[in-house]
Amino acid sequence: MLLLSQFLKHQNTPDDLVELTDTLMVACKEIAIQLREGALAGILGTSEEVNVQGETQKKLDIISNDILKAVLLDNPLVAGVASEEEEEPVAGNPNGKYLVTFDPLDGSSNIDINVSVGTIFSILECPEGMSGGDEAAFLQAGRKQVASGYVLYGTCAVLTLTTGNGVNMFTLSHTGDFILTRENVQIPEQTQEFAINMSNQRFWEPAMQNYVSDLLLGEEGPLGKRYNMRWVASMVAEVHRVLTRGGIFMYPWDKRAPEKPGKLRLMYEGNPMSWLIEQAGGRSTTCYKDILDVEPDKIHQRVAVALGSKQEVTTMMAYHGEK
Ligand code: AHM
Ligand code: MG
Repeated sequence: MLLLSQFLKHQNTPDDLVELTDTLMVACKEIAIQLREGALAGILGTSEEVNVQGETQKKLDIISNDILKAVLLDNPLVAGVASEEEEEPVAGNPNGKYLVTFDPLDGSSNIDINVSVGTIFSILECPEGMSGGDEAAFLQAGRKQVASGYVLYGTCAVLTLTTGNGVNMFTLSHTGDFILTRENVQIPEQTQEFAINMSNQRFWEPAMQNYVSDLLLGEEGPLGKRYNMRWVASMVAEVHRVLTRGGIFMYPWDKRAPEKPGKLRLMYEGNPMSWLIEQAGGRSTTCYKDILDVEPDKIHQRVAVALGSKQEVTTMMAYHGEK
């Protein structure tokens, strides 16, 4: 039985990164406890607040954000944090080595119906001479991440983590420890399962419309096989499914908001999930280029996302003109 920190040390992860991961998990355990209490703690439902993304915040969005911020900023390794729920980055220790970005509670529209949600995080090094309170310090492409992952609060709480040495999963035990339960996760290259919000179909680009139409044609269409569909509306749950049994998950650009590249956010969702997917042998793209190669110009930047089983993502990209 290997604990998270033991496993990371065994992988020769730098000591300070092991410590920071442990700190992150202190916050995630607290979030898991709050979620478990649900209505008993009076924390379900919507707050009066609207976040920087223009979305009404759930009470648990705010609680989770506050927990992560407080716990992380208490660790001197942290130079600054940036959150989907905060307008601007928050500075930590001026001599801290790391920056942490997070979506404190992804899929939070699911809270009130008791369906899975999760915390997504990404760790970067703070560039020399920059403050963790400056947006510019965070504007690094996804390939620069030193760790990324999520905690899925489902029937059990599972941490899925990469530090660039593959993807591993750890289950939260009743003793409060994250214990290694799946090592070196690999996504099957082929799939017959797709996930997309079909209600947006009429707003997509023609290339995406054509691809999904062909998925729906099943064995009678050019793709020659019958597909099944899933949509949890919780990216953490969708990515966890893809990492567990393969599949393709897509949240493409659509013309409801043509000025935005997509709905999901590059720094809090796109980059951390893309690194996990690539590390597990899958592929993650904007439909035109690898998400990890996108150079961010804003901390709250959005991105189109299509990720999962390598062959299926490659097929989807061919519809978008990839040779
Ligand atoms: P959130 O970060 O505000 O929760 O939004 C992100 C979520 C993803 O988890 C999920 O894939 C998507 O939004 C669902 O969107 P929709 O409700 O448009 O299907
Ligand atoms: Mg989110």
